[in-house]
Amino acid sequence: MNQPSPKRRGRFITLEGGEGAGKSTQVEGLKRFLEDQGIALVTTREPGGTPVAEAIRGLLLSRDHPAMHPDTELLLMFAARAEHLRTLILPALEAGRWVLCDRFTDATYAYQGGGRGVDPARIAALEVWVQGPVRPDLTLLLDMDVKTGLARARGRSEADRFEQEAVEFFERVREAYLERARSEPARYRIIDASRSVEAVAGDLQQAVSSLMGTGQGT
Ligand code: Z5A
Repeated sequence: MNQPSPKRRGRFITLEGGEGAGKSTQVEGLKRFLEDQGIALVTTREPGGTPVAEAIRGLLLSRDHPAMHPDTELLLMFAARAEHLRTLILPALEAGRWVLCDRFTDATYAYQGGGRGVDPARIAALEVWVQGPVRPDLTLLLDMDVKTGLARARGRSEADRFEQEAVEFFERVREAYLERARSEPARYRIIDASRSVEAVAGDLQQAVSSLMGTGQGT
């Protein structure tokens, strides 16, 4: 059985949150902070991160396919993830590098589960199939009011297929994220993303510092 290897030496950190919460804005600063501590780091994103997964991302975000079936969307997310995990994330972790990923499987539970109403048990089955035992060591959830986040995101660029959804969709996404964070408090840090870029960055640095000097992941 071709399951991902659990022999990891680096740490796996994921950034999550709703539209406009500031994940992309924070990635570079957090990367610099970790590198200043002597940590070799790879930054990446989902869906995407490798040529094949970025091609799948193009399909998923394109407004040319507004009526994609939720099952198709779910399977494409995990197809991109399988490629990303095997060809980028796991090789980096096994080589001792840390990986900072803008969105991962928690986004699937939030968007496809909470947003689209896909049964979380189906997502969990794919999670086990694609990831085996691999889970993030730390998930940083940038949480903020949905309308304010959408206003930020929409002020920045043209809306993609997801960003065209109604406010209620993103309210469900937010609630699903918060529910997951409450159910796994040891892995999650919830960060108030409505504050200044600097205040959010300070909390992120504090959260990742808790991983330094700790043992190996699974
Ligand atoms: N998706 C899914 O459905 N299922 C999955 O499993 C996965 C993903 C993995 C990826 O789109 C889409 O895929 C995503 C979920 C879905 N849905 N959408 N849309 P993406 O990667 O292109 O977009 P995103 O992840 O949603 O990111 P975003 O909208 O770009 O938000 P962000 O990265 O969190 O925000 P940002 O770009 O850093 O900031 C947005 C604007 O706010 C920008 O102008 C900043 O300058 C400003 N900003 C940032 N921070 C602040 C603060 N603190 N104060 C004031 N202004 C700020």
